[in-house]
Amino acid sequence: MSKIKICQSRKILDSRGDWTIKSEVTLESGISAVASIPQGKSTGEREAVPLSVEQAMVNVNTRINEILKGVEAADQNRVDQTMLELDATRNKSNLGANAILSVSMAVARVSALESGLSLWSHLRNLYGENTNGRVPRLFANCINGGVHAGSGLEIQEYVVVPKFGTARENVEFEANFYKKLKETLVKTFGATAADIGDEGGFAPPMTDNLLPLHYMKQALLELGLEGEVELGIDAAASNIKRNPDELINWYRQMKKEYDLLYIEDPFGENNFNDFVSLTKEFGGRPMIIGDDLTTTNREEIERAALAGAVNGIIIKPNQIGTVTETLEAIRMARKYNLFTIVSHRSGETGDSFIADLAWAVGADGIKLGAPARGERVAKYNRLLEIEESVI
Ligand code: 2PG
Ligand code: MG
Repeated sequence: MSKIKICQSRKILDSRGDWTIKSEVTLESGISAVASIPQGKSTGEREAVPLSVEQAMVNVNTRINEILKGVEAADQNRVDQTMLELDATRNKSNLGANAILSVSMAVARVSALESGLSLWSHLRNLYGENTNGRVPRLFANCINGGVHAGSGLEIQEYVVVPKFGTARENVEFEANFYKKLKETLVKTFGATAADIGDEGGFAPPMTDNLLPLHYMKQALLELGLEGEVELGIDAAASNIKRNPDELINWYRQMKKEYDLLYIEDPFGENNFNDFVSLTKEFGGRPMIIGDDLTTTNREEIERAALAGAVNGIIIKPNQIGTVTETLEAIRMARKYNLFTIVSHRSGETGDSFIADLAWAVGADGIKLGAPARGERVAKYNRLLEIEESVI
């Protein structure tokens, strides 16, 4: 196996037209690979901190490059640990979570290439568990609100989760559903209802936060597929200015009328006790999922699991900042039998790393936005490619 020769970074545009970083790691053998970093808008307070793109690039090109030169690329643990020691902060604010993660991901990719493995096989080896046969369910955000759209909806994401057994069937369903939903919304609200938010979901003018579920159900009925699909939401409630009682009333109504599969971040990230009581009240349906609450952080996940604050968690590599710690967070979630959903960010790039990650660890789900827009479909298409390669 080969040692790292050089780490270099450049800036690229993300799906919102904001600059982000893309790093390239080259080995002494001459093989190289790249990775680029997505960016969230509804970020959790306890996430690892990204630096400005200019600063992150400088850190990759100088300090990270110097310290990783000569390190064995196949030793992901050592690569990540070396960067963590150089950073020496709790939240990666010295080197920048974006700088560190871009190199960490590129190292995983280049090691896979060098050993002749697909990225997901290599990640599965790093994860250390054989997860054969577990196909992640697809979580497709088809109506956008909150800080991702100007729709007027306070809830950030209305998500459709098909129950078919293969990625191919699920993606095919989503593509049909997306078109049917568009038709349904345009019929009711006019042509502007087809305008979209940051994750490719529609952003129809609505202020009733339950109404999107009604139209999603209607589209499902028209397709004759109501029994094949479940619905869920990401409230991203750290950004909703309402008291917990008002929110609980919405959720009780949603549970009753739409039998939701899950509710992500039903309360602000510091309302820990409200998470605990809602999880207890609902008894697993809808599942309560932590995102801003747990930020892909092993310790926060354990704390939430022990207190019964969630039934599941979201995994976003850039909330924590290295591949090694992302895998540790997944192991922790598994230890407590938490439903585990690997997720994109609202500001994405064409990088499909998370599709390989979700497949590698046999995640319960993967949240990717609408089945439209290049940065989202890159991940859907990669899942199809992986599935085809294993059948
Ligand atoms: C979320 C994400 C992704 P953002 O809240 O789950 O959907 O949004 O990337 O803006 O934090
Ligand atoms: Mg979320």
